[in-house]
Amino acid sequence: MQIRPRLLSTATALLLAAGAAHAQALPTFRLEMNNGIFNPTEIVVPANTRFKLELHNTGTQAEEFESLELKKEKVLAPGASSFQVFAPLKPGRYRFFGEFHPDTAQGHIVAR
Ligand SMILES: [Cu+2]
Repeated sequence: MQIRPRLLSTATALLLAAGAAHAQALPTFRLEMNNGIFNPTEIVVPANTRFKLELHNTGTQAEEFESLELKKEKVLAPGASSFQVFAPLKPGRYRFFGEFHPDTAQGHIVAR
């Protein structure tokens, strides 16, 4: 019975390879929020492509990532990390802000 284990391991390897390819296919970007300051303030993403935005609150104050245009919001406690997956965007410039620091926490996602 040597054939069966070999077939199984080949199938497993193919599944793992497919999973890795899928994960790599999702472009990923990072936004840091620190006591009312966003970094970067402009995130350029590919248009018409699903993408992932990692959110990292490195500050000592809570923040809420919010975009009215993109209908996203996420509260992050100090030190917390999270992410949002965005549906494909038409080319354009989309505003986001920190709802807990709306005067200083400002940024845009630019799809091109
Ligand atoms: Cu909100």
